[in-house]
Amino acid sequence: MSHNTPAVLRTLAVDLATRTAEKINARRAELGDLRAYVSTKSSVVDPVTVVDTAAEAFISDELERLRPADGLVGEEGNEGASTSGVSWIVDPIDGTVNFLYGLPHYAVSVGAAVDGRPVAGAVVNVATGTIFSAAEGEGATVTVGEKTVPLQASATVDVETTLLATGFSYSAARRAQQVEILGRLMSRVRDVRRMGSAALDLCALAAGHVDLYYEHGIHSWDYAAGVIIAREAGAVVTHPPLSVTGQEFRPVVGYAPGLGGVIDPVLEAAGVHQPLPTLPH
Ligand code: LIP
Repeated sequence: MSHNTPAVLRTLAVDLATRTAEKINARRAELGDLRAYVSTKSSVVDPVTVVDTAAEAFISDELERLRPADGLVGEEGNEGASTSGVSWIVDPIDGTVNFLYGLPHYAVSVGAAVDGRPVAGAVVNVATGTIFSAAEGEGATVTVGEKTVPLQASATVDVETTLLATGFSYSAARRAQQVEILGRLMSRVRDVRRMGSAALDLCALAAGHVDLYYEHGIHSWDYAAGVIIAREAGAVVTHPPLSVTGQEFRPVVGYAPGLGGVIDPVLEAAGVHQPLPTLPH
């Protein structure tokens, strides 16, 4: 059997994400207050902790051991070219601000792409142990404890009853633009949830816990696993090519299948479907 089937890649994604989540929990217990172990990246509100970097190094080492011909794109800088056609797109802790503040909503996201297309992935909520996963053509599931059930996007068909999830940039100027877009939507939809993890937002879409998710400016590692999970749960999902950086501020958009035809004109009018406008110099 090929070692590059979506089912094989899904199994490894679940294994890696689960073991990494266990290590993150153990390390966090050792460190206690994380504020002594944090630095910043793109802005003063874009944190990275020693736990993020150690978690990604673990995943990188395991992939080198198990899948040396595969590529890697990691949020914290681990990368490698693929000679197998398979690449792993990894966020060791998605929802880093939640992790730093102790809000129990952050995840290990491990996506697998073949020739640039997400085909399998796993997202593990580190705080709860909940495992979301999918493989192309196999559907999506969620595992809580010993129980695994299929994921199915919601049956919502009306814009006015749509619960949307979104997120905001680490750049203050970009957040101002994003708030304008959200402001145009708030009088049209049911309500908004901002939960702090793109990967878990896409899993919430897959589980029917929200009806729509969009966000501008997230990176491939934030969404590569979540998009295949949401898609395999029946959601309609679009995203930039995985090679496009979040710095182009293009949108990831996903919604319940029954919203097709009614939600797109609303999103288009609000500016969701376009990249955020270029900032004035
Ligand atoms: C986060 C995303 C979230 C977004 C945050 C941040 P991180 O990723 O998951 O959706 O709104 O600004 O980009 O930085 O926690 O890996």
